[in-house]
Amino acid sequence: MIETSVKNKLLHQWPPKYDKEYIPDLNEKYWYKDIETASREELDEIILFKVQKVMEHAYNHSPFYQRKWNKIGLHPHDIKSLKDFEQVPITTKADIRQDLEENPPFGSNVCVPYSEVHRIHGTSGTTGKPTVFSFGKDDWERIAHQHARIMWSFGMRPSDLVFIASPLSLYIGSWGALIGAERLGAKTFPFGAGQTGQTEKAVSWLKEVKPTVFYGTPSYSLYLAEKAKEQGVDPKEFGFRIMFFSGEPGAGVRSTKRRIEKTYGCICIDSGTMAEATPWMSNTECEHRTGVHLWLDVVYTEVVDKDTKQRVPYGGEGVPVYTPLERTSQPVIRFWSGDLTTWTDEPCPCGRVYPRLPKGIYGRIDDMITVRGVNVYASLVENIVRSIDGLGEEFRLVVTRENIMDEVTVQCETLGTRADGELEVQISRDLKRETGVNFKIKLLPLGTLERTQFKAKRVIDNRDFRS
Ligand code: 8LQ
Repeated sequence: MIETSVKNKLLHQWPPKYDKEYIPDLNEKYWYKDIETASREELDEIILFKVQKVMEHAYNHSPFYQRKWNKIGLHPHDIKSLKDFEQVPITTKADIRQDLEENPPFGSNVCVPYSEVHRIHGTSGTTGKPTVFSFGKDDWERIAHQHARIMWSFGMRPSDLVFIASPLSLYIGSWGALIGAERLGAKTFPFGAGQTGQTEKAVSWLKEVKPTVFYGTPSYSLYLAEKAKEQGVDPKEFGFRIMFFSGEPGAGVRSTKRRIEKTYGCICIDSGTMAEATPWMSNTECEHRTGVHLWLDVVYTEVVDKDTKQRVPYGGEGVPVYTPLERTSQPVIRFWSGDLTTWTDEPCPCGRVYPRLPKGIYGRIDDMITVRGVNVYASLVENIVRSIDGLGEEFRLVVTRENIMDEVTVQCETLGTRADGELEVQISRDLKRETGVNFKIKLLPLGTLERTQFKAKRVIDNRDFRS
């Protein structure tokens, strides 16, 4: 069944109502060809229409945005172009947290009546008060639809069986993957992750059930491979065709992507924005894996300078700022990610109009270490460590301050196949070549560093800034 003229509909109807039964012909490369291969001008027309509508909706229903915009005399009617939109103030996690404190428990940005809230989710809240998310049913269905559409672009089809290997609790990642796969018509196996002994069980289940698609964090997939090998199982035996990831850098780091593809014999797809910006799959690679595409008619993503907050040109580095364009229950407008990336509008072989982040998201402003004036991200070190033969997957960056000088020690594990001295020389040389900085190297026996079943924390900052 072909749904005709979606593009036309998107210019006249908000929130959009999609055909709940629609899926493309199985051989069709695109879910909505007319939008995905539109000209940039046509795409911008759709984006502007949706930006205006979502702002109007927020202004009419969200005391949070009314206060924020009234304070500076901004009205949605003032936004007549995407250029105008660049001047709308940014919303931060701190703004949302403060609102939740002042208006417990759900905050003043839920734009549907409580009776219409369908799902509650939240952040795991390791620091500070957890953030609460409220989704209306229509929003939930639109998220499922857009995720299905995006999964189609990396080759998922209804015949696939999708293994979900991340926590099925507060974390929105697992649920977003689940409902998208269901909407696409695929079979799902919501296995979860994080419980004691669950990874060993995963190995035996995977051998038996043979899912064709995997979803989780890149760290977890490498841990799972290690566990499989311990049990004498080659991870290729699982038979994954596609493995897609979100939640942390990794799938967009060249050498990690290669390692995952080689270990499992699959294609490795990078994906993911932030829970607040759900549908979080709006940043996702297509089957060509040239970096995540920004599905701008789903979430309007701008990359802005980390200090001036002005849009950077294509080719420049900056911070993604997200505006989901179809959210009625808890819209966020120009949401600050704090992540770092570069973007490009050079064409991709897939033929889609969407710009790309060719290196994915490679760092966070607050996780970036400045060592003698050079900015260092864990993902840069990851790219080097994972490209060196004789090293395991795990590593840490430990930052200390000696007198007034910052020192970074890279801890990594050896497989025992090469002499330590030779490895140290190679790691140091490769790191110096890429960053211009001298790192200390500490080699550890395989299995020393803690593994994670979720998102890894690889930077340990032991600097004491009080003295
Ligand atoms: N983050 C998320 N995805 C990333 C990626 N592909 N590459 C690099 N960093 C990434 C529910 C989805 O998994 C999105 C998600 O993880 O949402 P959270 O839990 O709100 O965490 C968001 C942060 O994870 C981002 O700001 C990135 O720093 C990281």
